Amino acid sequence: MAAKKLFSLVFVRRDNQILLGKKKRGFGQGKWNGFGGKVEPNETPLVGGIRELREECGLIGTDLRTIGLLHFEFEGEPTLMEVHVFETFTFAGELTESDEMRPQWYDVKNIPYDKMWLDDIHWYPYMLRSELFKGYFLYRGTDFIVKYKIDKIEGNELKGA
Ligand code: 8OG
Repeated sequence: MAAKKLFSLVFVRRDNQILLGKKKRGFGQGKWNGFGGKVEPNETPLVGGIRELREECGLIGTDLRTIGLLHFEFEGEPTLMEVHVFETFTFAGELTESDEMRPQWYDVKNIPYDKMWLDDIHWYPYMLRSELFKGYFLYRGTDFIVKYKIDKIEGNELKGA
């Protein structure tokens, strides 16, 4: 079985806006995304998500809830990436740019899909309709999706995720 790597991905929301960050370095450089990263061995995805959010943009998410689960595979690579997606409508702290991310509020009607991961346009609509979702994407390189599947799910299917 492929080795699985855990990641968290956090979206901060307010009114009709969503907070995105432009990744300044590393995997996904130049792309707009939520905040997150690898879950450390001693962490749950939730704890990792809260930590990464604070490290990357200074905000403390105070009500994170799981809204989705994404699996990514890259052809020729043995690792399956498992990304736990969270949102919070409440937060504390001051928004600040970090070495990793340049944060910016976007209107949900004005999301820069052309400057994001190719898969995002497929599952953001679920998030923006407040539907829970589960997705699988097989990539060839980083600019081509070979196949994908995305489903709306019930809350109990995310229990323990
Ligand atoms: O530690 P690092 O910054 O490399 O973690 C990668 C972050 O990017 C992590 O929050 C998970 C997230 N991520 C992927 N792939 C994709 C993707 O295809 N779309 C989106 N929106 N986020 C992704 O690793």
